[in-house]
Amino acid sequence: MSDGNAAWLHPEAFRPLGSRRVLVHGAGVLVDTVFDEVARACAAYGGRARRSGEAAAGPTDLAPASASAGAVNADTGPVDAAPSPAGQVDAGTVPTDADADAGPADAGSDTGVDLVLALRDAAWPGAVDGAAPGDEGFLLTRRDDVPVVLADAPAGLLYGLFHLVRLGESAFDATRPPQRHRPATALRMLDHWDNVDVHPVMGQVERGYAGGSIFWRDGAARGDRARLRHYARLLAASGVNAISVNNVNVHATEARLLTGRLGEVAEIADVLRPYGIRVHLSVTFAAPIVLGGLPTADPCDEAVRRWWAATTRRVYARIPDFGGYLVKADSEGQPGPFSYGRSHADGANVLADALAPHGGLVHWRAFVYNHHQDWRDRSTDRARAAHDHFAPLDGLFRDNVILQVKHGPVDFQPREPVSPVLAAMPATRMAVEFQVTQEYTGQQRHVCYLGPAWREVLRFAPWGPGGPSIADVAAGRRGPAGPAEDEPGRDGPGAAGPGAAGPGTDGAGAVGGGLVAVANVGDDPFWTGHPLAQANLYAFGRLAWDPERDPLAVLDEWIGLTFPASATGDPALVRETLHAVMDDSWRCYERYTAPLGVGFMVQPGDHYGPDVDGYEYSRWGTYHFADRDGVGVDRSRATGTGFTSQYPPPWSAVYESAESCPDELLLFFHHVPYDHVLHSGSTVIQHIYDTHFAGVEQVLAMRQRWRALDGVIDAAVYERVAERLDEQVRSAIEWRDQINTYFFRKSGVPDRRHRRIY
Ligand code: GCV
Repeated sequence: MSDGNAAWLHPEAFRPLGSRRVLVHGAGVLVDTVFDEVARACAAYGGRARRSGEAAAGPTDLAPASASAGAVNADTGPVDAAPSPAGQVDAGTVPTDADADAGPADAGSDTGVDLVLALRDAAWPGAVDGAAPGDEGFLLTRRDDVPVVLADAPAGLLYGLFHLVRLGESAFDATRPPQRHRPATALRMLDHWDNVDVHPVMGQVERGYAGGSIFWRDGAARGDRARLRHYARLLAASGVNAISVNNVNVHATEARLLTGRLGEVAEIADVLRPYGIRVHLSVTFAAPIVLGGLPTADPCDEAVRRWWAATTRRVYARIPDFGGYLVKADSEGQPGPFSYGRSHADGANVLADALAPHGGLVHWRAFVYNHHQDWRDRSTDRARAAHDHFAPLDGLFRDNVILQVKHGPVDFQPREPVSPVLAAMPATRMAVEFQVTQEYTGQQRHVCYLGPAWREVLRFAPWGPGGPSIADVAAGRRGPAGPAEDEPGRDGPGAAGPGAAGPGTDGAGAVGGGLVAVANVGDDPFWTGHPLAQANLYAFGRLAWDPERDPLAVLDEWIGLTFPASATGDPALVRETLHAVMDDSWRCYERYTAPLGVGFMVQPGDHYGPDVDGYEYSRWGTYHFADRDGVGVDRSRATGTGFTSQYPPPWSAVYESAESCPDELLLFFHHVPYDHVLHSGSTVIQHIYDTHFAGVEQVLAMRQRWRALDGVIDAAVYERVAERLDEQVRSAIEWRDQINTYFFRKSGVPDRRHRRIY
């Protein structure tokens, strides 16, 4: 496997398209990419790819238009959820009244074509009922029974192409109604925590579980253009359109990517550009000192401002479509504006001003907390920190600053409440940050499909049921206090239907911050170490495009593309087995690890495997406070750290009381006795025992299920997963026994079911 596993672009997934006569109409780099993809598929499967303007198939060769629009219906897909109120299926998907009378037709005749991908212009006008597809959207409609993808901009055509690949044969179904697709948010970004030099502690990729970096090796750019191109294809096919290429912890060598080593970044940008992916760079806030030789990095210092402006001009001279800067400041030892008595708005704005003339963005991370806490001090609460630092700054950031907020208030634990910062800054562009790399969710040794976890975050309604969701916040539709920026025709805040594309999508004023995730790929042949972890990367892109989509439908899509029916021995068995193993794997992981949202019972440093007290007496601010009587962190207003007051109603009240707090978050918000009765009817201690026994049973069953695929799928994939499942079983047993034993010894309460606890 020289260029890596094909992942969700298995060649067979291109068969339906590649066996047809396809016309591509339009010009530009991304249209060239579309044509190239089509041509390769046609070469492989016997079809014919033509470009309009070529003698054999220009629009002028086709007969005059005559067609009628199809009925408006939702395409529900194999395991899709019920259609949204608007009857749409794909967040950016709306049935349209596309006017099929326009454009050349007779495409289905012997001399014509079976499929058209066209940029809308005079030749292919394709009027739409009041709704343009936008910069990245597309219409899928028909002309004389021939499927036609129409886009306003080349990126839309590219996404339309990959949509056809996903649909397979069903794209050619004559009864398919016309639909408009466009992303819910304009920014769908992956952050690589890749180092250029191998870091003595964190290695080539910080929190990377898939081998080395695909960009860098031992201090140098790898220059593996073929692999990067393949990666770009995969990302574009999932909907990702931006990437940062180095770790947010910016060390000495990596700092120089901004100046002396900019050429290496430009080379990466050159490979990703044809797939519509813009390159961003993590920069150190101390760059004016470490690169510019200035005595200070004070954001209010004139020389510092000039340095950022001049440096940024040079970046754009080399990479005209450069995305912008990503900054981790005053966080875990990284330099920041606090050193100069300045605010984070001051810090972000100096970079924003430098980028603004070029259309660049600052992604400024809100992950700011005291990592030198005294465990004896119960008044300091790491969960509070981001809100305490950033909420007062709402309205002070420039328009091209995006505040990038981890989805939970602490640190990517398997279960956390949604960060209250996301609901606290209506006048700031907010991005939600997820972690695709499985730092705290099994490190790509455990199967843990994260789609359902992200979906819970995206659907969370911080102002209460029926109000705007976190997906709305990311798309720029803010809370009750903020300006309503809904798309015309939408039913107002909270009606987050698939048609609710963010205003930024249309270039009508960029307001949303979008979705960002820490990447999970490396130079591993399967990209992600655990082959099934590919599904997390795919799901991130697809949910960023359409946060309303059912994550199990996304998983089903991934299965179909990665294990196409024509490439497996028993497609039904493959699909069934993968669902059985993956659908509930996140909740399964939650069951056998830290209970009830308490988090951080992991081994210090590498964060793999159990160590209940590993962080209990450390400086990191991640405690559980277990004693003989109870466990959990009192974050209430009444008696605890007051964190609950950072939420708007109703959640401030719901979380404040142990009685109303959801079970799965109880120990995040409350310190309760072991005999506290949960809503489930179980006591806390019995819940701990039961879930840990159940979690291991489930992993054993997963391993058993997987064995059914021996000889049915690619042997290398089968073996890799089988080997990882053995480790998952071992590790889950370790978790079960350590957690159960710890709490049995602390509490002295026996298991009601008399199972073995040590
Ligand atoms: C890149 C966690 C991880 C760190 C990471 C940090 C962050 O603390 O353990 O490795 O640093 O998050 O998000 O900046």
